Amino acid sequence: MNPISRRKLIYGSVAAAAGIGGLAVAERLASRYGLIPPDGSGIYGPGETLTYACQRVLTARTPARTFPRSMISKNPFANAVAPPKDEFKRLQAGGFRDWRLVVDGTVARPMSLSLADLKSLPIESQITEVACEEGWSYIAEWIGTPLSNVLREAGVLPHSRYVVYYAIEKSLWGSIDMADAMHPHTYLTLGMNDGDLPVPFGGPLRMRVPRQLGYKSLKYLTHVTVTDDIKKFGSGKGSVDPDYGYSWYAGI
Ligand SMILES: Nc1nc2c(c(=O)[nH]1)N[C@H]1C(S)=C(S)[C@@H](COP(=O)(O)O)O[C@H]1N2
Ligand SMILES: [Mo]
Repeated sequence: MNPISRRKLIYGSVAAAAGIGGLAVAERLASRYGLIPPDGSGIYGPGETLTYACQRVLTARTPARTFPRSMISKNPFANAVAPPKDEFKRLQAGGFRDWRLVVDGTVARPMSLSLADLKSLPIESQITEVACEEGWSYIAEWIGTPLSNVLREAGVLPHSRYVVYYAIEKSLWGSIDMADAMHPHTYLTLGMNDGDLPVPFGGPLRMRVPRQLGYKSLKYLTHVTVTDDIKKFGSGKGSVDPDYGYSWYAGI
């Protein structure tokens, strides 16, 4: 069976199970196909699973929504962030020459990349929207290298399931599954509109995951770790967000 009709069939089965047999049956089916999200247990678990499973089966490869240049926002809104720590200020004073992105975990070749290293990879751009869960959004051009380029260089081992990523403040972190990690619109972002990525927008390096809500697009990115076991991280729900009542998977 070709992959598309196979995916439709799985989707049909999960959705039908939800309708006929209830969420528990749908959950068992989703589990069989590896479609349970890290926060798929607890009170909201079945809902999270149903959303994630259906999205994954139907849209794992669809592009992010892109916009014409004329729709780039004149006054993009930089959301408030925690005040920068001394380590950030030190790196900023040095023109971010010592900024590093560490890539490790279940990879054949762990790496530590400077911004110059990242800029030597194929650079692309996308005009996409940042949509905050609070309701506002803006459109910008994002310039960077697809995360997949770095993951290929590092040699992701076949049993890998998630990419966990950290901001310079290690308490801020999130993760995405391999479908989003390898998606061509998921960028290690170095630039915005006409220049380098400004600090208020996450400079010098930001994860852009344009197929999910803004909170997955972590600013001040310093560390990417590939894993086959998401339960080992934090409270085991795939990011800090579920601890605050937000879904791990925030597809838009
Ligand atoms: N490091 C860091 N990244 C972050 C945040 C943050 O507080 N700190 N806020 C997130 C949230 S909730 C949103 S909606 C977007 C906002 O992006 P913007 O500042 O470019 O509008 O950044 C996300 N990335
Ligand atoms: Mo947000």
